[in-house]
Amino acid sequence: MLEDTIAAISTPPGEGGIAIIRVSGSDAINKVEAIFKPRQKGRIVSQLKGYQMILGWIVDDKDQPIDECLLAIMRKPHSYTAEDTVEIHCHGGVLAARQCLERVLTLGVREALPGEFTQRAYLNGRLDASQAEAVIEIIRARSKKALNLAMKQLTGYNSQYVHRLEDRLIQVTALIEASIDFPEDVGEPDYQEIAGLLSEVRDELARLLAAGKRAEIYRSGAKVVICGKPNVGKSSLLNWLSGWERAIVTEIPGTTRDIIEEYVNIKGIPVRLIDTAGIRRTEDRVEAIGIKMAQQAISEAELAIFLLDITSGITEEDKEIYQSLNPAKTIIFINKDDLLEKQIDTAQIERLFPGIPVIVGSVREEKGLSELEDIVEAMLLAGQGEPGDLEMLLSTRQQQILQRCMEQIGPITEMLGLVSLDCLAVEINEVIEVMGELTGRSLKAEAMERIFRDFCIGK
Ligand SMILES: Nc1nc2c(ncn2[C@@H]2O[C@H](COP(=O)(O)OP(=O)(O)OP(=O)(O)O)[C@@H](O)[C@H]2O)c(=O)[nH]1
Ligand SMILES: [Mg+2]
Repeated sequence: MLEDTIAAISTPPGEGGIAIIRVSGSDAINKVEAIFKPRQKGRIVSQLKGYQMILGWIVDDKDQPIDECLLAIMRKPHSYTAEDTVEIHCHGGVLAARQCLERVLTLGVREALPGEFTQRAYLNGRLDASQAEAVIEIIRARSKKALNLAMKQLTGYNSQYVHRLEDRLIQVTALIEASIDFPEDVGEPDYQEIAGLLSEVRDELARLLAAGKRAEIYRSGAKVVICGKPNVGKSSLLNWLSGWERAIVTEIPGTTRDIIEEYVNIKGIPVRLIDTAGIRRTEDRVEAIGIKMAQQAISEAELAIFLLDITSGITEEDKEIYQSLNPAKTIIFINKDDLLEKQIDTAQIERLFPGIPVIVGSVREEKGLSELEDIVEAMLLAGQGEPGDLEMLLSTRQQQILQRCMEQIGPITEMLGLVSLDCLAVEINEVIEVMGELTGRSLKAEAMERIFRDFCIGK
């Protein structure tokens, strides 16, 4: 399977400056050479060194140019896949790239499956499983923080960590095996030392899992809803947070009738921000549907920013809306503090909505908004476990592996001294085996396929 040469367009479809077709495999350079006419006479593609580029045309079977292209030559193992690779840089746009790819495919080159280039990098030993997963995290990162964490994973951070844990377990098996092999000289293994090592591994696993849980939010983001009665400034807040006039703002209550969504970045957390129709009793059918959708959005969100209008006081409508909120997931923003008429004081809030963080501010004058962002960040992170020093991104797959290791180690500690040494060694080896799935050392083919299934074509 690894013998064949594969190709795919690696850039996204649509208009752009350039599009890149990646061709990888033992025949990549020869195959592309056969359909390429160098601009400079006498230059031969297959004689180029790695990391050299050459300008010319991809030509059809009648030697007519399909597109003017630049070829980048990479020689194994110094390429993404660790195989011979040619990248054809052609003009952006759908047709040029597609036609060049089709021309390459006439040479008996196979179109690559999603993620197949990365899969080859893995199979050729250039990336381990955790690093391969980091590639997709980098592509999907929606905030700087998520990107940083994914980059860290790509450099092998997660794997190194797990290798250190594996080393400790191997140390345990060595102690046990010494007693099995040389019972007269060694005697019983030092169970206290073994218990110590096992509990260290368990603590580290717990630490890794907690870090993974904390990092989760930077990867998957959160849904935050802005709610409140009509005219309190919900759409104004959405516009401020998204940095452009996303939603219509007017002084007419009931301006927003639909759900308005915008992706924003709050302190490095990718947030799907939802502006809703102001909730009130209404006879208007369209508005009523909007209000129903608002209530639905509130129930689905990780966090609600509940807006009040300082000039209107706390009304029955406000109290009703509060009933539909989860107090543990709510922040109150008392808006329009720039106006002189103030009908809400914080004591009243504390009495009616106890224990909820409150900010008094003004969207118009940009007051209290950075404080609001701080609290949004703090509350979203609070749902992600205790703060800690370790920062690590873990895929769901990696989390499950570490969890399984944790669950297996507990009972082993209980068994020490009670079961035969052979049995103990088997149990420990099983944990090492499970741990190896994280880096791919002991990953089954089917589980490996699953990692790459999520990738896009051309990666
Ligand atoms: N003085 C003052 N006016 C504000 C402030 N924020 C919003 N407004 C005004 O309040 C009015 C309503 O603002 P919107 O953002 O449309 O309010 P909304 O909550 O989305 O209203 P609906 O869509 O009708 O539910 C507009 O005239 C805004 O300019 C503020 O901080 N101070
Ligand atoms: Mg609105």
